[in-house]
Amino acid sequence: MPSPREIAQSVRSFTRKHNSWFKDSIPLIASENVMSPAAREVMNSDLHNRYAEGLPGKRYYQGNIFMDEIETICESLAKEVFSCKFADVRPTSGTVCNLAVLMAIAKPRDKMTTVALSDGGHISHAKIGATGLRGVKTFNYPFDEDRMNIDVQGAMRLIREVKPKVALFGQSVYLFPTPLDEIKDVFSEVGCTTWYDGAHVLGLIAGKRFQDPMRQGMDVVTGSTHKTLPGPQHGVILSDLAKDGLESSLRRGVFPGVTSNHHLHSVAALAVTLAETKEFGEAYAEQIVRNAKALALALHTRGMDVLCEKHGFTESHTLVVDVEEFRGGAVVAKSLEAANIIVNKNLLPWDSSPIRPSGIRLGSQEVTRLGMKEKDMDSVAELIARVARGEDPETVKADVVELKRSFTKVHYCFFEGEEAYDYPSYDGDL
Ligand code: DSN
Repeated sequence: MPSPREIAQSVRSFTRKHNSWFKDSIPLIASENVMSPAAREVMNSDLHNRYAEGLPGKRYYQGNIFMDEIETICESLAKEVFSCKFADVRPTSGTVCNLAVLMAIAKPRDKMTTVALSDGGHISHAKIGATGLRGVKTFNYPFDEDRMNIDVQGAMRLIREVKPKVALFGQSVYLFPTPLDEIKDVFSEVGCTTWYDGAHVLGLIAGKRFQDPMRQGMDVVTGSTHKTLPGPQHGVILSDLAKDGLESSLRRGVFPGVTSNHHLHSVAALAVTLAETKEFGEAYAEQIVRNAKALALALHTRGMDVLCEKHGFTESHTLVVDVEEFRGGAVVAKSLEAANIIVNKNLLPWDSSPIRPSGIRLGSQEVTRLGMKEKDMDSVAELIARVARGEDPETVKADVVELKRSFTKVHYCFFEGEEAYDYPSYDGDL
């Protein structure tokens, strides 16, 4: 039996191995990112050890003199960056946001329209996730597989037929803006509350490079804050409070609804990230989309089946590749991992088996943050294509490590050019 000291040492050692593995890898998971040096500094502070239930100035604990300042700054930055009247920055993740909103605007047995999981909907929008937990009945929008987006006429028909309490939009495979302008007349017709989960595209919305859901009639916008918005693993709820009582029900949904203490260090890191977004967000969002398009085209040119060619592949950070001809998403994702290229297998709308999906999903946001530009997407595409075509991943890995050596620093932030993978550590073994 290993001793407690040996167990703790092995955890330290695995963590260090993880850090150096990622330093040597090309990170293409569409839902991840690296934080800036300043955000990491405040994240790794004593705030991490503290409690602050409630709101600034109205806490259930002493010790929050400075935290009140930080949270107030964070809330006003969120309202400013997303041009809205209300922000709650306490939810500890995107799914916690969604649970809080479900508590606030839906009751068990209410009806809600959503995007199906197989069409890229998020697990918290599904019966098997948060929505089911709240006892809400879900109805899925018809989906246009050719455009990888909800079908406008079908969605309008569904909303008219079902008359949902809530119409929820947003995807985890988010290639193109949701056609909200096209369907928004139907919202007032049936009187539903409208909700947009912008987790994946929050940084693109902030950078004015995607749609603007609040200006397109959405009552509530939720999102995690660590994807295209390159902050801490955390969440935010936004609203223009167009509906009576929304502010107090959203606040109650967060606390005491689904959180007791929120994560104070994450609120501080989010505040820094939002300040950096004000300064660098537009340039960052622009480059994310350019890189996603360049990666899609470079893969397509190499004979890979990138979806939505007719529509320009993507207008976001995400692209999806059907790799069925290369033995499917699970096999390809695993082979890429062996070559230090990190992606996830992904269900495509026509797949029947969730354990054998035919796609992989790639995101450009993290490699963009690490300084890659369009020409680097060509090199990345070549490495991916070599693995997909069956080359030994170990051979490709050597070239991945070589390429990645030039991309280990964080960009679009204060302290630009600091190392992304250097973390404080104590010398020696336990
Ligand atoms: N499941 C995550 C994703 O990868 O899209 C979002 O929570």
